[in-house]
Amino acid sequence: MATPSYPPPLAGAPAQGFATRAIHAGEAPYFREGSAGDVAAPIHLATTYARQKVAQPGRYEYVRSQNPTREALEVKLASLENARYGLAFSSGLAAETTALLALLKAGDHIVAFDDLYGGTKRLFEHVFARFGIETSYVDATSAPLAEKAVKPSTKMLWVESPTNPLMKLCDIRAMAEIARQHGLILVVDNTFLSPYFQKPLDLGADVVVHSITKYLGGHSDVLGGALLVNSDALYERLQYHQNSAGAVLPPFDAYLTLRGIKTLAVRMEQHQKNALAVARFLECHHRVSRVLYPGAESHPQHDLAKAQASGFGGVLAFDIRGTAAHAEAFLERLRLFTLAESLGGVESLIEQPSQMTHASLEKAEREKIGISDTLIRVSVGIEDPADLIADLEQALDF
Ligand code: P1T
Repeated sequence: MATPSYPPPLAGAPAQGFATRAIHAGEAPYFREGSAGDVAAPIHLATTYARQKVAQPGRYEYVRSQNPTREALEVKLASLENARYGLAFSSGLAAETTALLALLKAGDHIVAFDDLYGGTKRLFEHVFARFGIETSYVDATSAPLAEKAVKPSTKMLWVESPTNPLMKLCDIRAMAEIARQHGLILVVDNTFLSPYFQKPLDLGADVVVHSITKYLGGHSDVLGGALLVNSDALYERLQYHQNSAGAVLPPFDAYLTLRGIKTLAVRMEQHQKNALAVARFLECHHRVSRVLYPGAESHPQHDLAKAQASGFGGVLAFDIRGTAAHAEAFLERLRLFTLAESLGGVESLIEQPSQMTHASLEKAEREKIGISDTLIRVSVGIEDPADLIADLEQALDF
């Protein structure tokens, strides 16, 4: 079943802007028969739907297969990513595992960016490797290097851009061309920029992955994931997996995400403003040896960032000049930044990838790609930037 696009566009009207779609897509009050006219899509909690005739199911049958609240979100997400279809799952990793990687079989091969969320790498290495699915990691900042790793058994190219946590970019258009030439599925995890700043499907990607848990939810109170695609065939397979494996986003979480997305445009603008202010402060601080933020002119791929995205997001990383003990002491002295995993919420979060989000990687593997014990990752929230900088300043005074 194709994802319906509500509200239907007016004939001949120009495409609506992002902020308008973030608020209205999927939630037009009278798009469904019998609607009370709810301005916000209601939470439908029923697990099953009645039919009047045995052989004639209604539009909805059973919650795992379809749910009106989840469907409203799937429509909204598809609209924002300029996708034809959206699917929502119980976590980002659930979307990856139960639908996307389930496209592969024993003997298949993935070429992946060497810098990825630690949980995704753990999934490749410690779960799917046992099923005979092999992954090669490449520094995909170079598209030719990525192409060199393609083998006859390769089925997928898998990238994040920017990467977690080193903020590396890949040229999504170039990767899409490689995927096209070799008949591969290009997967782009767009969690860090959100569709507000980057639309990988428009750049040629086949599948967009999201951890809804981050900017889409936006308030650190929802765990969810999503896949967005344009191809009918791919959608049919992924939707079949979504229903067969059952890791769907529950209705309450779908509702919270719908609510969160309504402010995505304004949140992302403020995240970016604050991140730029924090990056500029850190770049000038003697206790900081390098800052990794695609929005800073010092970022080696700043031009690529401008060429393929309309903004740079709210996450950055930096290295403390000193020892791992200095990095830990700094983190523990902070008062406003919360020392926690995750990102993309309105509140600023900070963490040490080597002991937190990327602790599941071997130390040698972390060191090979540049995740040192002094690397700090920051998800800059939307508090007053002066308060954020004051907190960093006092904690860096060691
Ligand atoms: O946590 P979950 O919703 O399952 O999403 C996994 C995931 C996928 N992709 C990216 C780029 C991610 O950053 C994540 C989750 N990341 C964190 C929890 C983190 O702190 O980096």
